[in-house]
Order: sequence, then structure tokens, then C-alpha cells
Amino acid sequence: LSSFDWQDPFRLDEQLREDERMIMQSARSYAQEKLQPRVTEAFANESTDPEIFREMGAMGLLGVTTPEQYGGLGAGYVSYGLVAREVERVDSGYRSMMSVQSSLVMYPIYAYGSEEQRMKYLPKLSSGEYIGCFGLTEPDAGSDPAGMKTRAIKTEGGYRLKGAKMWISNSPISDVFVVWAKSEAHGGKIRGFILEKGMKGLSAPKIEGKMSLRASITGEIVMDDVEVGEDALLPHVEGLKGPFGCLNRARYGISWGVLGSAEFCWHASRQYGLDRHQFNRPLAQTQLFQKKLADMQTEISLAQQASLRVGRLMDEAKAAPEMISIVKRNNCGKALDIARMSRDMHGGNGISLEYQVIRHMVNLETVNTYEGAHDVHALILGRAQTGLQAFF
Ligand code: TGC
Ligand code: FAD
Repeated sequence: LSSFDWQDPFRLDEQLREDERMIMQSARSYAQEKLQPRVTEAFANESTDPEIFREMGAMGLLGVTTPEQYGGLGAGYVSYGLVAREVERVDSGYRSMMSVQSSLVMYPIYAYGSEEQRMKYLPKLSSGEYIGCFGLTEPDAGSDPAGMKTRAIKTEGGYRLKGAKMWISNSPISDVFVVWAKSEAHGGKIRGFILEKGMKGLSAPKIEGKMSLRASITGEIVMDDVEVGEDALLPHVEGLKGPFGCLNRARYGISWGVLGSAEFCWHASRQYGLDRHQFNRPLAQTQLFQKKLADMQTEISLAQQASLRVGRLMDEAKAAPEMISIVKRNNCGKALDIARMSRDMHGGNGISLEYQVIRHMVNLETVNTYEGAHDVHALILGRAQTGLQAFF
């Protein structure tokens, strides 16, 4: 039998291709050198630096899976997941900025947009010159987006949009807004529209006072009779499968991202336990501390294998949404447990921003809720095995 690497129990690294390893390494260098030094202050002050989009764009971290002719990297979903993991190792808010831009704005424009829309938006979103957001959730429609109230009313030559979106990542600093509305001209079906900053009647006020994801700006999208042309409509999709097609990709990315947070908390706990002495021995020399480290290592390494498997299947176009529900739900829930455990293992220091684990812990509260709350994914999986709808 060969040796055991405690940091990489199942040799994840060996299972990656050379190009994937290189993308991961460059994301890690960027995240550690450029994001890590500014995160504590950004979180404390609840401030988001829009320059981060330009930096990520220059590093090729936006639009990892977008084809090269539209400014993307043209890489696969395993690479995208590895980038999410490296960025979220620093902060879930930074990963959120990246994954909204990539999966929820660039993907629908690429998959459902016209060639003109692709050429107009994708290169600038990929470079970070444009910042994008995705408006699905509303004040009265969160887990149940079919209940949305936003309407698109047919006008001569286009549409008039009326409604409000809530809890929208990036919206206050966005140039491009992908929003979903029920369109009367399409039998009340949900359709996607691309709005642009500065349109009359469009505003995106910031939501203040979040105790989680404070380095990632969140806002509303208010559409007060916003007039758009026919060219704002995403022509190639209709119904909820439009936004869900984007969510599949973002949820998969999140399944990797949260493992970055969890790994940070695990490694920090281990180091703290080695350094901190109580009762004349390192904390790490106690049975309870070691059990917690073993649980962290076990959950993280199992979850990595599951996300890698789903990523490989996505690259082969063989992944099903329910597979993504399994990894999104499991990995978010386990990462949150790990972050809470890590906070506890740091004792009093665990509540200080300086030790960072409480920042990960409160961030993961959001990640466990958005993109389909933990229990909502349980209902998706329950329906898949019983054939019975338990949402209502
Ligand atoms: P249901 O009847 O199940 O489906 C309606 C239509 O949609 C299709 N569909 C999917 N298509 C592709 N992928 C999926 N995962 C799909 N799930 C469903 C389905 O085939 C059907 O198509 P058709 O052609 O027959 O009409 O719809 P439902 O209303 O019963 O849905 C139930 C439920 C709970 C599963 C769904 O509404 C749900 O997933 N709710 C959670 C909402 C959610 O995830 N919101 C996320 C908002 S965005 C966000 O949080 C971004 S944060 C990002 C960040 O900052 O990083
Ligand atoms: P609800 O749907 O009201 O759920 C509340 C609780 O009830 C949850 O625990 C849920 O699991 C449970 N529940 C709901 N239905 C059922 C049921 N049938 N059976 C049992 N339990 C149920 N949305 C976007 O569109 N774009 C974004 O960019 C975006 N970014 C976000 C950023 C942040 C920081 C946050 C906090 C949210 C963001 N969201 C975004 C919204 C997010 O997707 C929603 O918050 C999420 O879908 C849950 O909706 P809700 O908050 O309305 O909660």
C-alpha cells in the first residue's frame, strides 16, 4: 500500500487533467495573492470592489466554459468547479460574483441568445468590462419562482417590463440585467430579457445590512415600466427551464465552491489545534478534537469525489439536474456544519474576523439557502424517487 496524503486523501489532484490543474493553479494564485489580502476589510465594511471583475476577466476566470470566439476560455465544467473552489477558499461572496457572471448571465446569453446578443455582450462580460446580474427571485416568489409577478407587456416593437426582483447579487453595480418575466404575448410563459443600466424606469437599490456575503453586493431590481425593443428578448427558450438551465450550472459550481470554504476551515482548525495548548498539551492531541478533524476530512474528500463525478458527466453532457441537487445540497450542508465546528474549535478567537472562520460560517448560511434551499433540493430528490410532488 502506498502513502497517505492527509490533505488529499483520495488523490483528487491525480484525477485532474494537466489543463485543469493549470487553470486551478492560476485561480489559486490570483485568489491568494489578490483577493485574500483585501477580504477581511471588504467584509467588515460591506464593500464590493468592481475592479475585481476586471481582474478576474484578465485572468480568464469569467466565462470559463464559454467558447473562445465569445471571449471565454472554452474549458470544461471540472475546470469551472475548480475555479469556484479556489475563489471560495477566500470568500463565498467573491465566488458568488464570479458564478453569477459566468453561469447566470453569460450562460443564458450564450445558450438562449441570438448571435447579435452573444457578440454584443459576451466578450465584455468575459473581460469584466461589463458586470451582470440575474433576476429571478421576487419579494413574494423565492423557492417558488413560478409564482413571479413580473410581467412583460407587448408594445409596438418590443415589451414593457413591470415588476420587482429581490436579493439579486451584483445588481447595484450591474451594466447588464438578465431578468425573467411572464410574457402575455407568449401565453403567460416565462421569458428572459436583457436590460441595460440607464434604461428609463430601471433601478437597482442596494440591500444594506447583510450579515452574510458582505463582500458581495446584493440589491433589488425595480422595473417601473421599462420599455425594451424586441432585441432584448432571449429568443431561444421559454418556460421555467430557461432559468433552471442556468441554475444547474451555478448550483454545480457552488458544490465545488463550498468545499473551498470548508477546506479553509478544516486546515485552519488543524493548525489552531496544533498551536494552541490547554491542559499541558496541544488541543490537537485530544480525542474530541481529532474526531472533528476526521469528520471534516471525510466529508470534504467524499464530496470532492462526488462533484468531480458530476463535473465529468456534465462535460460529457450526461448529467441530470437531480445529480446536481445531491451535490449542491450535500456539499453546502456539510460545509456549513464544518464551518460551525471550526468556529467552535477556535474557542473565543473563533468569533474574530481575524481568524476568518466565522466569516466563512456566516457566508455559508446564504449559500445553503440560495440557488435552491437545502430542503427544496431534498424535495426535488424526494420527487425523483417517489414520483410524488411534495412542494404543495
Ligand atoms: P417543475 O414543474 O419542476 O418544472 C418546470 C419546468 O422547468 C423544467 N425544470 C428544469 N429544467 C432544467 N433544469 C432543471 N433543474 C429543471 N427543473 C425543472 C421542468 O422540466 C419543467 O419544464 P416544462 O418544459 O415541462 O415546463 O417546476 P416547479 O415550479 O414545480 O419547481 C419546483 C422547484 C422547487 C424544484 C423549483 O422551483 C426550484 O428549484 N426552486 C428553487 C428556486 C431557486 O433555486 N432560485 C434560485 C434563484 S437564483 C440565485 O439564487 C442566485 S444566487 C447566486 C450567487 O450569488 O452565487
Ligand atoms: P422561501 O422560499 O420563503 O423559503 C423559506 C424557508 O422555507 C426555507 O428554509 C425553505 O427551504 C423553506 N421552504 C420553501 N418552500 C418549502 C416547501 N414547499 N416545503 C418545505 N419547506 C419549504 N436570487 C436571484 O434570482 N438572483 C440572485 O442573484 C440571488 N442572489 C442572492 C444573494 C443572496 C445574498 C441571497 C440571500 C439570496 C439571493 N437570491 C438570488 C435569492 C435566493 O435564491 C432565495 O433567497 C432562495 O431561493 C430562497 O427563497 P426565499 O428567500 O424567498 O425563501
